[in-house]
Amino acid sequence: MMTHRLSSLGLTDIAEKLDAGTRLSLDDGVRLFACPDLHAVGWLANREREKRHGALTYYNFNLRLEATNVCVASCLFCSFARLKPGDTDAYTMQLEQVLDKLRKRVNQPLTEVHVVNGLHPDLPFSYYTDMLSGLKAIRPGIHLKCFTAVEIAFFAETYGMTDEGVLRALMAAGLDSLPGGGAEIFAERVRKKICHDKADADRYLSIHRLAHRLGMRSNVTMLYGHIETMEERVDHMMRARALQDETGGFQAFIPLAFHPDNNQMRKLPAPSASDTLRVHAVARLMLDNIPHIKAFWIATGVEIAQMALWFGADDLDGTVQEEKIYHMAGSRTPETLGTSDIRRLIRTAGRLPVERDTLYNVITPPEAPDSVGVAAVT
Ligand code: V47
Repeated sequence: MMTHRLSSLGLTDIAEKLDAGTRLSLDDGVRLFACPDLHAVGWLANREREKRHGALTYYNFNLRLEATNVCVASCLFCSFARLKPGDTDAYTMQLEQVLDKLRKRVNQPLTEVHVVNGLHPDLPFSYYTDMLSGLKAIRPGIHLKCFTAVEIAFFAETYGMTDEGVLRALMAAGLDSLPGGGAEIFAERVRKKICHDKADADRYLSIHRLAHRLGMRSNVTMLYGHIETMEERVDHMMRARALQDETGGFQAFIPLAFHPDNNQMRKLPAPSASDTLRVHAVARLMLDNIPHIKAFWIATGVEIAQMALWFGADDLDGTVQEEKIYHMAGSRTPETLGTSDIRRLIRTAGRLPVERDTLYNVITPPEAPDSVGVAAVT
């Protein structure tokens, strides 16, 4: 039945390439975006997902921290940044406040802290190195996934260091991996319009290349649903794929749905549920060399994240807690999910929950009871 359907959609050649393990081209990716039959695209993506992971679906017990929203960049899509320290709602946490966020969670079996900040013009570099070493001193085993490539580039310029010097200094202080933020859409046309004054695509990719060469893993994101074309989405995926061929250091590709509230692109509609499912599916199909496709539930919404588990995604991120970037931009999801809630939502989607650490080592296998590790802040 599916063979007939794929043939009437003109997708037989793509299905055959996938069967043969042949890589899809830019044109193939664009055709998958143009195909009217979302189920057929999803079916192909699900096959690839199940080849790699079966029904397994990963999540982690993590904590998101955003220590400052003061930011010199002027990204049109951002609702979080405040340009000057005195602006309404601008905040910069004292180092002790940041560390207290972890200290007060002594009862939580956290495995990861994910830190993303604005590009603050006046903080010393020691703010970041002390943050890393302070977090590690509180929980020596915790994985620190901190600072996007855009922040690394900003540190290099602000403190007169090389990108490598910045990465080495942060690693010495406790940095374990880089998150994927700041990628937006790599195409120059789009970047010039939506984020003209931060690191460009080549710099983003070269910082991830360096991080991988220094032994760290990282993720790569794609902000979709604003002014980008379908070609630019596929081009974005292909640039990530090309770097992955070189280094193998990306763990997950994370499509991020544009949220239009309270930013300079608020006239645009939010991407539809079907677009979100399709982006995850096409990512799974294009990115033959990146192991995981993450449906970040805060960006997709919880219900669509569940469905995305049948459209190529095998990871949901984690408990998160304290997220601000999406909630300031209109996300209506809760700010946190307990691990039993995450496990239940994976099971009720017909998949098998696996708690992982940042590097995808298994912490809690599918057969463990769902009551393990419920989030509790003391
Ligand atoms: O780079 C900012 C995006 C990113 C908006 O590596 C927006 O595991 C939608 O990168 N609407 C930061 N998106 C978050 C991020 C991330 C999230 C989860 C997991 C990981 C990971 C990384 O948030 C930014 C930008 O692309 N963003 N504003 C907005 N209005």
